[in-house]
Amino acid sequence: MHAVEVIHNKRDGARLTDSQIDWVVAAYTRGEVADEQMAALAMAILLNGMDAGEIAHWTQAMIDSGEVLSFGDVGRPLVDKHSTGGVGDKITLPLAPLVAACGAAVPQLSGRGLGHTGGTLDKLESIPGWRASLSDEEIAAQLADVGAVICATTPTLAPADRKLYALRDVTGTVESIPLIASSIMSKKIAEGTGGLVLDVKFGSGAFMKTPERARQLAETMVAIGTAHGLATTALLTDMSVPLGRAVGNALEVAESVEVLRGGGPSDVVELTVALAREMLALAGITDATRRRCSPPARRTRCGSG
Ligand code: IUR
Repeated sequence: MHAVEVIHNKRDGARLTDSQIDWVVAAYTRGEVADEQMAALAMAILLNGMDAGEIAHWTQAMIDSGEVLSFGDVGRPLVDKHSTGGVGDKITLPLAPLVAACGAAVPQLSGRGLGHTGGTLDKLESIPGWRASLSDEEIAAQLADVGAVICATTPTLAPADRKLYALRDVTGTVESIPLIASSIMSKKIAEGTGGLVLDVKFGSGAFMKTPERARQLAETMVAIGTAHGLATTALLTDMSVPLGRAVGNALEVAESVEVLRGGGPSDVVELTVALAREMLALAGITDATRRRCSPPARRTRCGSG
């Protein structure tokens, strides 16, 4: 097979075959398809899209590029969340310990910033001595011990996405719904979580500028999760103004600590609690959420579960 044929196919608006997808993703991961060829294909995908079957197969090919993690029995239900990111979005930092405190285990394998958004790892690295990379054994031990871990994705987890994510960032191809959905879901499925809550942002500070585009992305990801047997729900949330008052890595860590101490800005508290409630429901831990959560304000819900 030749990369140029695959690029022509998508450039001319045709669908990619399963074998083209398997080949191009695997060959790119091995370094046999050049960055400029994958960049051209990513742009063709951004312009011409992929249908549901292509997206599902592309996601599987990205999962198959590495290994699927298994933490064994950590004694608690595993549940995770992913946000498409936005300015001031530090929600993972108060959310993971909150959900762990309610009895679930949160395997939060996180990324770096993409485009204008800061990444959870970048924020935590403002704490002197904090280490982003943990071994599989360290991750499993911490999940069993404290019920939450926030660390870098391991190098063996969807390596195709690792390369493609960096390439998209510098080739103007971040905003493609099929590429965003398959990128996020390949890592979350390979991470081995039992349930997943998606925080899909819309507005001027988000990759998805309108609620309609955000809904399309959310539905695409929920469909991928469901097809892979991963219980997945999504909230659509407003990112037309920054979340909270603090923007910048160390400042966002400090604001998250304020939230965990019972203070912090009300929008950060509300979104943290809304996502915690969804995660605990997926994990089958519902009593605590019924007692503690307040009603929704700047968000709508999408997906089933
Ligand atoms: N996070 C990811 O893991 N992938 C993406 O494409 C985006 C955010 I946007």
